[in-house]
Amino acid sequence: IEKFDSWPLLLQLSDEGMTIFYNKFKYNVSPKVLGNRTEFQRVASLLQDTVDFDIDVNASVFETNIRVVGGLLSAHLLAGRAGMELEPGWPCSGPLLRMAEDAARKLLPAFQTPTGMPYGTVNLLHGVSPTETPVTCTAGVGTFILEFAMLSRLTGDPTFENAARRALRALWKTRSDIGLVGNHIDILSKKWVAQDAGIGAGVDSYFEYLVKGAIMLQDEELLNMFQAYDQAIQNYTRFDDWYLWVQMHKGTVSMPVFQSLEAFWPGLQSLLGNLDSAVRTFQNYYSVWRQFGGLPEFYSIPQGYTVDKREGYPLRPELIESAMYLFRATGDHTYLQLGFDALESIERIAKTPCGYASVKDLRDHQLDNRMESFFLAETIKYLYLLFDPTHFLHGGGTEGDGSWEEGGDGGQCVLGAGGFIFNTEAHPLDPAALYCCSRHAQDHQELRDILLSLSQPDGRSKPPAKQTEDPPPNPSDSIALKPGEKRTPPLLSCPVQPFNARLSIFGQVFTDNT
Ligand code: DMJ
Repeated sequence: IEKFDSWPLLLQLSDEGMTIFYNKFKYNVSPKVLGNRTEFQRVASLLQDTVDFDIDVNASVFETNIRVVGGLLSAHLLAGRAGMELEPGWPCSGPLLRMAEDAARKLLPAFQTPTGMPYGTVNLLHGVSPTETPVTCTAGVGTFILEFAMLSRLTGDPTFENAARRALRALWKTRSDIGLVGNHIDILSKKWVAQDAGIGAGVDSYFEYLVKGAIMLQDEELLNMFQAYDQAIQNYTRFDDWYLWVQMHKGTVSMPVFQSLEAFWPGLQSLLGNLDSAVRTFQNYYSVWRQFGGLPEFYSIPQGYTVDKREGYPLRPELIESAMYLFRATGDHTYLQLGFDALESIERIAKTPCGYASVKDLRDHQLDNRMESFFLAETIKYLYLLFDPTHFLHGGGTEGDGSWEEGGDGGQCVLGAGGFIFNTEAHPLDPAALYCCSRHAQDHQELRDILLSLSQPDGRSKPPAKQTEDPPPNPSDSIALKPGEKRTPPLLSCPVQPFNARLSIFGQVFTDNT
């Protein structure tokens, strides 16, 4: 940061990167934060050479999924852009994909429960310990569909997606009569052990994955689940555009607090198009930020102050993440302003010679001797993307040469031409990749079925063989239109026309006999 005596707010973009002139300070933001291809390549080879998941370690199933499986999958999908040599058939094969699969397989024993809801911890070498507690948080059950579905579609092995869906369906059935879920559940007895219902710690990414799963997979079932929850959340937990914690069966307020983890919610609402509500809630949260120069872990809404022992700010990403989505949705500079405030606070409060430290107490800005990995994976990334509205990760293929790639067995799928879905650790996943591999084979099969049915005198095809373990297929998943049937428009706007949607046009032509 250099002192700069100039106009209070100015953005300057150049080949060198981006410079922000703000409040007499000059900030340089290097494109290398996300464009450092050599570092990407160095770390990718280091991982391949050194990482071994066959180790006697107890790992969190949730954290391993969002950080390790999600990170590897994302890196695998971005490997071409990062200048790595791609295996033939990419994205259906590749070293980072194999590592992601390897890591995810280590998590599968946790899902082998009578309910399908996973244990919270698994030993990577020995599976679930016989002494493992069956009590886990809601997010620990419902935060797998993005990574596991992507993995299944890329590898052709449905086990992962089936496991994630089975857990989601089991959790859905445990909701209370007023439509809410609690905070911790016994995955064997299906009893709610902690009955506080809210949108923050312990629950947050469950709701996030219903929405992002619905968008990424164009999945009506997930969207319906979220919408039903959202109705109950709005009815029972929302007060003046704050979201409180309530008893899941009665709806009575149990904790009138705002948690910093809840700040992802306006971003999620904006993905669904609920902008008015998102903007109002964001303003509430931003007022807390302005009060302290960061978001305390807990904030008492009636007292307007921090909560005892929860005064810390571990440089979490959620408010900046919401600002990024809302800036893209509205173009309102309030969100850039939050970005500047965040940049300035983090630089002034948290910078140390060896990194950026978590703030132990926002009241006196005392620091902790630690830096969370989500600061690098999420906070910095969302901050960067907030200030770079034309970045390829925002979608739209606006970057010119190299903004998209061909992939799949015969080079039939197009990647990177549209938007990305961020997993809950901010690892971007390209929805177009879903249609390159196993799905691709299925599309071919369906096309063959259509052609076969046309060649039969009664115009009907044999029903496909039923797979025993698989969940019932989503009707919107099939490309084969019945005679006279019209394809319903996508549930949520999808940035890329998927491979099967393009094929459906042919299906329509064939079934219409035109
Ligand atoms: C991240 O590890 C993930 O976003 C998780 O879902 C909850 N939030 C932390 C960062 O605050």
